[in-house]
Amino acid sequence: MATPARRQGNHARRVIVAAVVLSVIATTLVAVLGGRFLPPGNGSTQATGQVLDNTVMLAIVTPIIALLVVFFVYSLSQFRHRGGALVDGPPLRDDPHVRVWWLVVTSVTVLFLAGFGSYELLQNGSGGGQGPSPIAIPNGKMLPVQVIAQQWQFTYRYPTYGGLETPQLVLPADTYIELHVTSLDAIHSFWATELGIKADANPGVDNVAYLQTKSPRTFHVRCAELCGLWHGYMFNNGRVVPQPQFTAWVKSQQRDFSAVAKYLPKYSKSYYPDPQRRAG
Ligand SMILES: [Cu+2]
Repeated sequence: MATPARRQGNHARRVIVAAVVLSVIATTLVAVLGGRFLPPGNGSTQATGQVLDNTVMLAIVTPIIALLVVFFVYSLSQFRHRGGALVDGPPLRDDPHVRVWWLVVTSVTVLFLAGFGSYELLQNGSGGGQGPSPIAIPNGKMLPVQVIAQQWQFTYRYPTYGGLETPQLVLPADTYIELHVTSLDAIHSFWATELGIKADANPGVDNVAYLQTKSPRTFHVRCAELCGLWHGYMFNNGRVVPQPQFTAWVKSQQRDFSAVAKYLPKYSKSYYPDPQRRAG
């Protein structure tokens, strides 16, 4: 007959073998399929980078989830109470090997993720707002586009096209965009979901975020900061279009808004609400 220690050893071996097998299968699936299913998709270079980050983090946590699932299922099937008197199980004992391995594995994981995350962030800002003096600046020519949030809509200004301001965000494909996100009133947050861009819009602050568009597509823009009564309705759609279509669109917008363009304030990094209009 097997001794209690031998039986415990068998349990541990079975759980570890099953967890390793499940981990290898599940982690392979995550690595192969993660890029296809994880948010925010492939809408920009920054979004693709975020999918990679999400895949790496999911792949790291998969073996831990596999071990927990196997241990849970194994415990339910092997250690359930099967009638008779309830007896206490064997006592839990400290194990110095487990302690050392726990410290080594968790420290290596956290340090690797810190290094990987910092490297990814410094490539191109990863789609986040970097404040008025960004440190992760991509190389190359940029198209500046200003995002102006106010209760409860976004408008967009194109300083290199005469400070044109429109209620639609249209961007040229395969282009590096320098977004300048600001607000006229409360704190909002500009979130272009499929492009992987999210940057706070604060009044009086020029929050810079970088975006490299890919092929033409539509995308959603949402406010991601509770900003008042109609926050839930603060959304619109944007488009990434081929360069010639973008140029034609800019011309049509300049024509459409020519009558009111002269009332716009001069292009500036940030604006404050008009006190007279506010009083009225
Ligand atoms: Cu909002």
